[in-house]
Amino acid sequence: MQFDWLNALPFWPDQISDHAATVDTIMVAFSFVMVLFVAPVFILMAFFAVKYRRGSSADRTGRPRSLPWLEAAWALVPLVVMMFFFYQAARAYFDLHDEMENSLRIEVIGKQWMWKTQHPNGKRQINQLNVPVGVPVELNMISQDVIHSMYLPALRIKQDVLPHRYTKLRFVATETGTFHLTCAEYCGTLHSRMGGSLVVMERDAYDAWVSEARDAARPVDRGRRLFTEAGCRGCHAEDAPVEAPLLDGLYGSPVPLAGGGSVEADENYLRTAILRPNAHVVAGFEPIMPSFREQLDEEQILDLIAYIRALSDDDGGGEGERR
Ligand code: HEC
Ligand SMILES: [Cu+2]
Repeated sequence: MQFDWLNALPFWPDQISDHAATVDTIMVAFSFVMVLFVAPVFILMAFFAVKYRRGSSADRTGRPRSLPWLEAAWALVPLVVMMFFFYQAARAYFDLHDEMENSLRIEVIGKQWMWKTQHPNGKRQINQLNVPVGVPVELNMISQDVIHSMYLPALRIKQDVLPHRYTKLRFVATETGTFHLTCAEYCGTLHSRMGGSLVVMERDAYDAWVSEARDAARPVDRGRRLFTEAGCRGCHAEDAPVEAPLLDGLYGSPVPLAGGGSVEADENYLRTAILRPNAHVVAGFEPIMPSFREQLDEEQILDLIAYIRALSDDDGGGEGERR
């Protein structure tokens, strides 16, 4: 269900995705129904105020009848109508959170007071997010300090960006152009300047633009180097002197935990494994891994995760490198 005419209204804000169209439709339909419910109350109020004003000759004899069907109707009809809206809104929300095939993954780091974005080949931007039109995009976001909130009004999406935990936003932009990007969480003195633009480009233009970053190292390559330099490989290698799990094939698979149960190894799992190794210890291993909380910044953690994720690709990291 979408009202296509909304977007044609001259004053309507930019609406550049199917999700945005759905949100607008629900919002407008809901407002309309609210008016239907509220208007009779005010109209009758005004009418009765006039009819029963002091000195009028209106009939004031009581009408003590109760009308059970009427009472039932005004409880049940709104209930059914509201459940319909609840269903539509919940569906739009779940659709938004569905994983998308072959999505372009962009890392976003929020900090007081700017947005840093990074494309898969290592190209970086500040306060700007360039994406190709018609391609599913997944933002993997984290904050370096306080809670921020990524808000892309033209796409009608908003998501808190937290310290210590990755959150995601997924969208497919359907129109090219430059749109607003901003922080929707009051995050300190210069919060109001924490804005920028979302630039939706034609696919070719995006490809040409993103490959301009010749000197940028890919996160996965930086991650591989860091894996050795930070000493991870000293334990997490087949010939290492200590017992530590191999990380090949780890990403996306369930990990049995020492305390029983298991968790899926997603980005947040990997992050915790690196920063707070004792939060979940892998079954069959000793909790000897040191915390790297003090050594690594957000970008380095993202690099390591990019590397560990690549170890799970079918071709062994895409670089033919196996430990
Ligand atoms: C002193 C040896 C040691 C070093 C150094 C070390 N680890 Fe570990 N790591 C372990 C051990 C032992 C475990 C399993 C026990 C646990 O979960 O704490 C582990 C667990 C992990 C896990 C979870 C593995 C799984 O199968 O679920 C990840 C991810 C990980 N380490 C990443 C790293 C990264 C990245 C570094 C470098 C920044 C690193 N480790 C450095 C010993 C080490
Ligand atoms: Cu902010």
